[in-house]
Amino acid sequence: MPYRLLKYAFKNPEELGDPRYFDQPEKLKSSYDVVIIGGGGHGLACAYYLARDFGITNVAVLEQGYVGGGNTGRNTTIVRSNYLTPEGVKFYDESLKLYLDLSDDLDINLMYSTRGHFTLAHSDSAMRTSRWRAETNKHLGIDSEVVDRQFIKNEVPYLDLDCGGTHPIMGALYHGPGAVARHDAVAWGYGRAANVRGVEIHQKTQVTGIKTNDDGTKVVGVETNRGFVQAGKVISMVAGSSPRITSMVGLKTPIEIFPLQACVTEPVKPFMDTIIVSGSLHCYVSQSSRGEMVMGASADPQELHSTRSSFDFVEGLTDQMMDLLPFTGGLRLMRQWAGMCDMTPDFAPIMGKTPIDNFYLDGGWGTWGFKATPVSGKTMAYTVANDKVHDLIKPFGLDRFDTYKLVGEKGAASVGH
Ligand code: PYC
Repeated sequence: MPYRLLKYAFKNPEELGDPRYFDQPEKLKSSYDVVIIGGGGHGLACAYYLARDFGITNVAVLEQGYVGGGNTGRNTTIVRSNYLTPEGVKFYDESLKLYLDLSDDLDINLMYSTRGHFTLAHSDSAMRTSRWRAETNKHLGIDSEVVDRQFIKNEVPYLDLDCGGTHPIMGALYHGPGAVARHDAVAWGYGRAANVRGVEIHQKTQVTGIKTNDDGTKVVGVETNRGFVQAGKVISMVAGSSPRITSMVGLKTPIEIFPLQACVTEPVKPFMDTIIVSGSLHCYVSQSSRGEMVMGASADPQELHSTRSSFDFVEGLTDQMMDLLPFTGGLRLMRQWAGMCDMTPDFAPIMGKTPIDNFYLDGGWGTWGFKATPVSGKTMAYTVANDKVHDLIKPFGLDRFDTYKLVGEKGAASVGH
């Protein structure tokens, strides 16, 4: 074994001049101005913007596992803004713009790579939705258009446009700015940038309860597996666990949890520089900078609070994938995993203030939370700092399920659910 590896194995990394991304404080303080539940991309981004934009640094991010170990590290890293509703398009476009400068902003290489994103259409109705999306997108200044088979063939020559004769591709929605990024680095970058500004990040710290005043109208602190901490404000930013947290304050939401599975193949030579999604075949694929084919399917059909992986998923996905990209049949799968998705009835997130004072919610991220990381952090930080909902997230309030002002975004979900 090389000497360097042994040295790393037996020494504290800090002694090796290899500082950790953020401090690991031994104790929780007795009180914070803001407690963020969830140390994924959204929670850490919110902490960063609270500190950077509003000078709020007495902040603790509490993570039950390890930073980025939830959906931030479990997604297929796609960034895009070709949504269906004007509300969604504006919101995700702001996120994509923030991503473009994020490596510089956080001083970390996020391997942000603009690839071009195809949503393939295999039926008249899929073509109709593509046209609808393209028109909404263009109206709002987003680079998005319906393209024909020849265009797809030129850009993605290895795609079988006839899908083995089963579901011929009729055209696609093409979104040039569609991109991929190194997902864990987004969490590490935000974590480090928040930490250097004074934010504390506490891993292995599970929130076990939320304390309110006597009549339950106002949050005053959180119970954790490491003791109680007072909190001026508490934000739930826990993809895949929102109902567990909101039930601690008696708040009902329509969120249900469904697993979403993904996998990667062994690495192969870089050959595919686009992102390909087929809503009809329920699959999506891109090639990582390491050469692996990163692939996923639709959410599992039953509600389940688990990140177990299944053979059914692999069987269904690879079957469809071989219709699209026949050569993938010769590749070996290396890893398979799942995330838990907070699904909402209208496929839009739930963000902003709640009926309980000092308790804020950023959840309902379904299968599109990674791409929203920067804008969620930024708009939630604004909302919490000013106790005033940011304009971009006003349409995503929990009260829309009472007033029936839904933001129907299902047509822009990458795959059927
Ligand atoms: O919304 O782009 C997306 C997506 C890809 C995989 C799951 N969701």
